[in-house]
Amino acid sequence: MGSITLKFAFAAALAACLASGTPVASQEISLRAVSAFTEKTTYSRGFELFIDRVNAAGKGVIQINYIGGPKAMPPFEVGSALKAGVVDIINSTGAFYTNIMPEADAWKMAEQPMPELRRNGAYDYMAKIYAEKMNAILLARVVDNTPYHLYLNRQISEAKLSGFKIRITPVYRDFFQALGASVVQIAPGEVYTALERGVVDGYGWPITGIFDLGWQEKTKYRVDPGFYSAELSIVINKDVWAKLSDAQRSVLTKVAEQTERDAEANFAADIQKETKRQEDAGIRAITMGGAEAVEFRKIAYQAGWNGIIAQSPVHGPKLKELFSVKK
Ligand code: 173
Repeated sequence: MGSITLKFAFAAALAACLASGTPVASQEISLRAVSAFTEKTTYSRGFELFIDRVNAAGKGVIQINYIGGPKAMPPFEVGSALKAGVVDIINSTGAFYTNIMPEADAWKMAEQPMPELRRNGAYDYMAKIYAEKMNAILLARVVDNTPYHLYLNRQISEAKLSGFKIRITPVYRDFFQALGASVVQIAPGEVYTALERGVVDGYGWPITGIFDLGWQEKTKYRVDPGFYSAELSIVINKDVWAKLSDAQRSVLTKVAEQTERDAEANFAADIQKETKRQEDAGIRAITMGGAEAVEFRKIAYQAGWNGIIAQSPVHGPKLKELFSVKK
């Protein structure tokens, strides 16, 4: 009788642990993951590699259950789902969750690579904001050193966009508006249709990835130079992190470090390949001359920082100091 009661008590305790998500020492945990970008496309690839590596290294310890991309969850809702604990770990760009953390969009302004930002205190400064506003921890930046560009379907002879309607996300809003454009926010999944119907005259996007959703068919020009640096990061819910054992954390941390390093190593070849591929697809470069190019980038950075500081008057100026190269 006594032994039955004991067994029951143990089973009840175990069931309670499972229900609350408290890890039992030897128990494998499974994290629910979503990406803000379409599965198996350029900006999900780093995350998918991370997941494969965690699932290989974490057998019996920690696994990631990849629910999917925008078909599973609208991209601009991924950040709030992470904060609320609806999902445990995400792949997104900061621009997609500015509604809860406006400062996340500042990653794009960083003029130095991640290792330097981790060294100089910029990462730690952002980490506090992630904890406070997103209830989250940024594990790894998986895209860096990849400039954004303006793509157009109408020729321009100077860096002015008055009379142009351009597809944006928060990444490009302040800059394109400073050039005189009228802007409309459109999720990547709806850009093709917007171009096809002539709803927009162009769009912002990084140098890589326009082939993923077929946009080369509806794109005539790319404006050079590029500006900013595309950011994609793997972010984990802080309550989930707090419940992980040291062994589980160690799998995530090691794979995150490796994935961030790999992203640093591979970007240059990818950029070269995709630039050539755009040329082969008939996309013509509108290349600004020396002084004009300098002015174009100056407007980009001024408008970008003004936007960040307007959204976050306390953290914005500090981030500008930490992210900019001292001149
Ligand atoms: O243009 C976008 O949708 C966007 O903001 C972005 C950010 C990072 C990578 C790719 C696109």
